[in-house]
Amino acid sequence: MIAIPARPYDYPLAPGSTALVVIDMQRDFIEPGGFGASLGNDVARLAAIIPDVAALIGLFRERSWPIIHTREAHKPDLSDCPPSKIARGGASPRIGEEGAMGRILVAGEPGNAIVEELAPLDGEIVIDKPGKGMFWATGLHERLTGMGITHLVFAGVTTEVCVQTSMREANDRGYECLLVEEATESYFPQFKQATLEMIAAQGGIVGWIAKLADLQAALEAEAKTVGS
Ligand code: C5J
Repeated sequence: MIAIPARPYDYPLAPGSTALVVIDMQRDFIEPGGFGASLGNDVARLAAIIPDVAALIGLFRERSWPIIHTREAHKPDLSDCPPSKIARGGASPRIGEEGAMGRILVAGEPGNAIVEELAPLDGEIVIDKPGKGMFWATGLHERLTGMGITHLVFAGVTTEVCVQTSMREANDRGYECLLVEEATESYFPQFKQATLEMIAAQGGIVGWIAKLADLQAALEAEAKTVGS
């Protein structure tokens, strides 16, 4: 175990059993013209975390630890998108309609891709999820179990929607979950703050929160110990 300084207490990271999950770092949420912008949000807040998410991905790639990228994506015929989800946004264009980067939240459309700076590499897992959570209708739990993964480190957007939902689903399935503070963001700063507090409250009722610099320092110190 590597002790990562975290809230509410050190996170017991387990090398060999830990995967990074990068939630929905897609053009649809981060670039002008996508789903996020169509709902009236300031997408620049989300774009600002790209360098920190890239640094976190780099830590896992250096160690050849598994990385899972998710995309919120629906089939072109929208058969996996409940009418309630389409109706809910209110804005136009809605899910499935043409936006500035193709059909909104539809798999294979330009806007549905992960931003270029964080593009998955060969061998990394990419999951298309029709829900906000990463386990609903994806088969991911079975894949992670098969890989021996027990610990998940989270990054991505948005903190209070798809990141929090995925983390809660993971927590209920027994994974030890850590969210990296600088590598997640919301369109609403108060929602991010509230989510971080909710996760770590009551002795880590959903999981742990760590600073990127603390995770980096702990992993680098461990690498030096192993190398010496
Ligand atoms: C939203 C997400 N906010 N990835 N999706 O609709 O959080």
